[in-house]
Amino acid sequence: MDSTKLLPPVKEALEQFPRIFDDKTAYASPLGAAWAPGRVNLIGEHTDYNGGFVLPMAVDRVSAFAGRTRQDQTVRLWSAHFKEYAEFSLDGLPENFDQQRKPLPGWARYVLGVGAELLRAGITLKGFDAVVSGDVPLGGGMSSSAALEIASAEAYALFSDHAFTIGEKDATLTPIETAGLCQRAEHIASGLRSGILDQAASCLGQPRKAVLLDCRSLDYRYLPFEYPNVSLVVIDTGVRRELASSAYNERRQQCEEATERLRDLILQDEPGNEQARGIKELRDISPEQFERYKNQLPEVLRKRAGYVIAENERVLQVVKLLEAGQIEEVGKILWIGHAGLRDEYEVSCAELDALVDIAHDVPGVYGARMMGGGFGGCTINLVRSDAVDALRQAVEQHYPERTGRQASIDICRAAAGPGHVVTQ
Ligand code: GAF
Repeated sequence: MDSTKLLPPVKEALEQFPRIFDDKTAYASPLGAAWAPGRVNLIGEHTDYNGGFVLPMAVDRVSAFAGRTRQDQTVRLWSAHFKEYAEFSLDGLPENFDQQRKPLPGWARYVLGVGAELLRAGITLKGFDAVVSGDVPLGGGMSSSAALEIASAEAYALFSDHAFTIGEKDATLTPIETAGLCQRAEHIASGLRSGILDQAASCLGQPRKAVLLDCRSLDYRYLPFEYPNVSLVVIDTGVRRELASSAYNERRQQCEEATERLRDLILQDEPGNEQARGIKELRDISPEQFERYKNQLPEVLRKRAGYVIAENERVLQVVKLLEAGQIEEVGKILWIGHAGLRDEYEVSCAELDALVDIAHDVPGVYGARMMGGGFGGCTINLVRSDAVDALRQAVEQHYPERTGRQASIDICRAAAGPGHVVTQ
């Protein structure tokens, strides 16, 4: 194996493992590593749990495990980032999940959650020891938790001596099944009622491609994303909000309520309308139906539903533009998406708005918007490559004066999904 080709977090975890664990346990198994990427989402925010469309790309930032299979059912983990140790047992899972979850640090709960869901699916697992490393900004809107979950699934597969496999052909779990399983793990590990966007984006990643996913049917197709003169710039506000997960669950609940009310309003008017009878999610309500009935909704629900229905249309618009190679036009839709997230969905914050405003004034920035759940994290910027330095300078100059904080800027590339390697 040529170790220079390994991603930095994979290398780091492989290097650290012998120092952290090898002197403590005798293993009869080879050293291996498993990893999975974070993601950016070009457009389609908060549409996933409304049965809608999303257009993400996995990126070249990963969460990684390196370690060895154990002879028993214990999982022992060392986080290179938190410099923290965690241990749990696969015995008794998923039944004793809650009991085992409580004493664990947040990051290890995701690994436990994935183990619990794999066992619930009837898959046999083995214990392992591993170092966990990564370079997806934590809690930064680039799906660090989904990267950790998918990397966990890959790690369980690797360290269970391939008692189960993840892949397209003849595998135990397809990538999209793995995404669904890890989404359930996220729900039980963190209480966030997330959609499938993050896990699917990580599982389905391909270099130089975005993936259009229908979050209801789970059908997907790839769109080339190869623009040599355009950079995908991610700018991290540095803001993390504790309450983001309850606000997220509240949005989800508001969407469910708006759906029911709109369906009832349509059916009151048109009792024989079969399409309306089948309305289950905001995805099922057309922009025309919404226009007709929106004024009968309470203001908050009108704003939430209005945003989601329009955002879903924006995804389809961006797909058409990408197919026509009109990347500058895509940028214009990102600005509009941000305004909706800020004013209607109300999941932005002063720092995200500041970054989008600053980007707006830089010639060569085609578009920018907040990304992910919101209330902090990062923005995605579609930038003509020769304008990246000007954007960096503008952020360095204006962001601290507007917010009292420093932002960090990163250029990302659409990259491959999960992987693993056995070294010795
Ligand atoms: C978070 C969630 F985990 C996703 O499922 C998605 O809803 C996203 O917020 C908003 O688009 O990342």
